[in-house]
Amino acid sequence: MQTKTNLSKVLVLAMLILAFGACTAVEEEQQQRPNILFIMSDDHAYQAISAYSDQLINTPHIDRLAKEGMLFTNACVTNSICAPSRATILTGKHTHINGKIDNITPFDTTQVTFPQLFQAAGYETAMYGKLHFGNNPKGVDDFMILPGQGSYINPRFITADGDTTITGYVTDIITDLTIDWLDQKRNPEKPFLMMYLHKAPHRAWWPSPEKFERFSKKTFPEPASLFDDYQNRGTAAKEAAMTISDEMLLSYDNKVLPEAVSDLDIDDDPRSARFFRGNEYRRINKEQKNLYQPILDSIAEDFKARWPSMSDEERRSWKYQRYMQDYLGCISSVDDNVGRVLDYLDENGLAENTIVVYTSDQGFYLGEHGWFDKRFVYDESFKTPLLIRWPNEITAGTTNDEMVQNLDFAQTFLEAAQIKAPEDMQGESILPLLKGEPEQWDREAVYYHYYEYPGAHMVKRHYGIVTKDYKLAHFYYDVDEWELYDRNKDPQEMRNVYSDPAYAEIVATLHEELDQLRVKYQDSPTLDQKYIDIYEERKRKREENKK
Ligand code: SGN
Ligand code: CA
Repeated sequence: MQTKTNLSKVLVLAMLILAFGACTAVEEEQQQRPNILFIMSDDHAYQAISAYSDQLINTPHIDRLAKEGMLFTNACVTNSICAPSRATILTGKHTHINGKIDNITPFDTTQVTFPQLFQAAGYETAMYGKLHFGNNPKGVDDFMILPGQGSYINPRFITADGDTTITGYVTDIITDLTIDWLDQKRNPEKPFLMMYLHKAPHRAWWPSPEKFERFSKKTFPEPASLFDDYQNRGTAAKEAAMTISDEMLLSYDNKVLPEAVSDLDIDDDPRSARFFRGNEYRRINKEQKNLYQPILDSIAEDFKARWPSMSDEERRSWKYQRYMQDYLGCISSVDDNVGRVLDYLDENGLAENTIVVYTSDQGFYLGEHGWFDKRFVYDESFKTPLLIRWPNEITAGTTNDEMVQNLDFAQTFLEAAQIKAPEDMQGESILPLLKGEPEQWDREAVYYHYYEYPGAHMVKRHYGIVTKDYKLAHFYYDVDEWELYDRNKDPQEMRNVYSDPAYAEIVATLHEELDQLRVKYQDSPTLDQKYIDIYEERKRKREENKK
């Protein structure tokens, strides 16, 4: 009897030890699962990060991620525009599959987005800043998002408990909220996923008063193709409405006070005065206005003194300088604020096991080809900045030139967090690249497809294939034109060599590979037509409403 009792005691003890042991193993594993801090800005060109190029601006804090982590020199998007890029990031699917073809079409919220999977797997999740979907995010324990494009100054936020307006500058505020969540709101027992999403430097490029003052005194080097004449290209480049000379607006974009424009009897686009007469300027309080006014006055004075005697070229250069002063002023605030968040991670022992990603929803033209905005498969808009730090896994100071895409984020994060990715996601985890195992990576080409046409900036619909060496694109809908660029010989993409006999063989191979990519990713002429029909239907409804 005695022996039996002893035996059962031993058994209970053994079970307890086992259970306890198993519990700590799970806990340990949970603790080891990395935190993810996903930092994304809106329209941040890689040309405006000093880790990529020090021509325009010094961004010491963003650069830290390259120094302490990995810099991707060939990262790109699948569709270079805001909301579609975000939909691709969240679903891990190309536009034609997730259906978010442009900024207008609603996002189908029945789709699985990766934060939902993180939440279900025990992560603490949050999203702060710009989402631009027209609906609230799913799978986040907490969120504060800007409505639509949001405002630079005294922005309104949508939260689960209703709306709130916060006084101050949007980039600083989103950062304050993010740090507050990390510090006070999250459950520190769980690993976290934080989506920290800046509105800046989106048009209309409105810097904080301090940066506005400082940057308005600077002069920046002009890009080689600022005076591009679009020879040797297709119709699409010639017809796009995104030139600094014609489509950049004097008041709205360049912050020339409307009075100064009308004093010179210039017929500025009526949309231009919207900035000063509309909600964006009216929401600024008196104290803030007093800070902006002297700088606005000096811009107006300079404009009035110089504009009348300037040539067209000089006017384009003048507008380019004003554009860069404001755009880079916005970037400078983003950089300062990224620095604040990195400091927070350092000070709280979170740096080692947090994957910090810095990226943008796409690239942007900073005067290249005479443009601003994005949309094209050409490099400045197709490529996007990507810097990743994860001290536990990534060798500091490494550079990677593989063609990774915004399509890959979901699967990368899921794998890092040991969560199973849904079978129908279309990207690839870039974990092997982060861990320095490039032999496990065999992608040689990526697929691109842009839809928002006819629409803002009038960039024609196109799809294409991009390899490290070439870019082949088909512009369709109201044209039927093919373009081929030799990325090594013509990095500025000034010469379409599609019809050059020297490239005939390459053209044939790329056509074949493009067909294969369309099959692989399940894109097709039927889908092209489906997404044209949506536009036709929208147009029909608009015309019906006019009657
Ligand atoms: C607004 C801008 C455009 C910009 C789109 C899309 N015009 O319409 O210049 O291309 O957003 O940007 S503005 O007059 O409102 O500034 S995106 O980042 O949301 O895709
Ligand atoms: Ca954008």
